[in-house]
Amino acid sequence: METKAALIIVDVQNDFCPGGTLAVVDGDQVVAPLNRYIERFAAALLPIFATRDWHPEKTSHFKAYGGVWPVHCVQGTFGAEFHRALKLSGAAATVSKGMAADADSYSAFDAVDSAGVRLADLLRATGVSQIFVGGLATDYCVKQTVLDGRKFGFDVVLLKDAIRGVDLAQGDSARAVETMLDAGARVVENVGEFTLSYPLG
Ligand code: VGL
Ligand code: ZN
Repeated sequence: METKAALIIVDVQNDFCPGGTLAVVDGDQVVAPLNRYIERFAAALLPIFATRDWHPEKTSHFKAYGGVWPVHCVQGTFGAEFHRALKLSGAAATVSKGMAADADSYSAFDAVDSAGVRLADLLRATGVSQIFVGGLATDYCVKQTVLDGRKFGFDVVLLKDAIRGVDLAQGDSARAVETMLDAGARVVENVGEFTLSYPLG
């Protein structure tokens, strides 16, 4: 079957960037490379999805309610908005996750569009078989998205220059990359080596 690619941009939101409530070191550094990937996918008329962490005020995901995280990406707040330099324009569809009061929902495959359609169904509906994944954070949402992508049978390419991690424990992000590779994901090291014929095989 023909390979059709889609770009999945994970959680490039203010709260995960410097100044945010769950800031990832250099989290905003993913924006420039992602904009270049967006340009390529848009030019090739390939689908682009941007996920957002979209939490209610009260959720067991947050420390105050039994979770591990500070309050972040609460629906409708500045922290939940996409980084303003990310050039999503009209090309990208937004999918949201993390709305449940009792689940973490790290994976983009937990996300739904405004009509409630899940990402896997959106991808299948357009014949996508290969996903390119970048964004935040390497050791949580990016990792879970890549692993679920493999589980759902997609060919997965990790955009190595367009990810940054939380690293609650030192080395978490490096270990996450190893885990993704072990699951059969492939890697594009940087936008310079990237063409949309990559690797398509
Ligand atoms: C994330 C921690 C908590 C992520 C979301 O987007 O990787 N990490 N919520
Ligand atoms: Zn979250």
